[in-house]
Amino acid sequence: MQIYLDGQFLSREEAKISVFDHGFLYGDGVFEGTRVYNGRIFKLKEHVARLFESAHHILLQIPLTEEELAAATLETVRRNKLQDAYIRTVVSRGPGDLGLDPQKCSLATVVIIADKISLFPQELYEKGLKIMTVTTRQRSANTQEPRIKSLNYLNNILVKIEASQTGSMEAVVLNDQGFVVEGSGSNIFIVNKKGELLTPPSYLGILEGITRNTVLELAREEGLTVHKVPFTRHDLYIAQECFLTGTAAELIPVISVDSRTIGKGSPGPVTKKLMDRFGQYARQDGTPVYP
Ligand code: PXG
Repeated sequence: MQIYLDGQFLSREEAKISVFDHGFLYGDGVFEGTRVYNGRIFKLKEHVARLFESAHHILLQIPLTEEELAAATLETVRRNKLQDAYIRTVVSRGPGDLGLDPQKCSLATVVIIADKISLFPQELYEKGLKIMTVTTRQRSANTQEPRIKSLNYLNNILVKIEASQTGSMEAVVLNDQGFVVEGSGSNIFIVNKKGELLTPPSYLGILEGITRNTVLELAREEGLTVHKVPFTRHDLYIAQECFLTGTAAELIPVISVDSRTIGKGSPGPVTKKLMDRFGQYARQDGTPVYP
């Protein structure tokens, strides 16, 4: 495996960062997860743009231009000869002193790893997931902006722990007002009785998923009525269909929430259609890795 680290390509054993890196000491940094389908990087520009927006918000200077980072990402996939992969790009504040002051960190650390990821067993994409809501609440958008894809994922990890302790593979998080916001690393959609597709609006405090945006576009192309509106657990329990979206998760159907069966208890027609459309689109779209 060839890992990009600050302009060099190193083996897994060689790719090491300082214990004084503020990404390690404080979770001070940002990241992206991007997919490669069929030798093409899916939504590369959008992922690079979001990384730079996250960095911009936390006043983190990435020592590359967006074009250079995109080129380094393509080169990482190429060197690993991958056709289908998952790319983890991490930019941390870099090595500094003990103490919070980011000004002591003179140069950001940039890491690009291209590997495989599998969040859920394949059969669950056909049968659907049983999920739960957790008591851990989403961090308020008034404290840390959820649109920053920061290295501080402790809240999401607590959600994942809570879910797995109760035997669920994934969970849905509510915000401090009790509105449904997102999964531990995914966005959520429901289909209501009228056949409309609903997803929580970004102002409730979610990560604006690139998969979510793609699904919204595909749904509109399919002629579906789409609304970004707040909804509660009750709306979720009485939904006809539900699914989660994310770069790692892709589109995965949900068939039960807190032991309440969703719709008929199997992936519904809208979910299946969108999974299908997404699969086709992802294989054709994207930046080619190989000439
Ligand atoms: N919400 C949160 C909190 C996320 O972390 C998404 C939504 C979906 O966004 P995209 O742009 O990917 O459609 C994410 C992304 C993992 C993992 O290992 C999860 C994500 C990213 C990378 C890895 O579970 N989630």
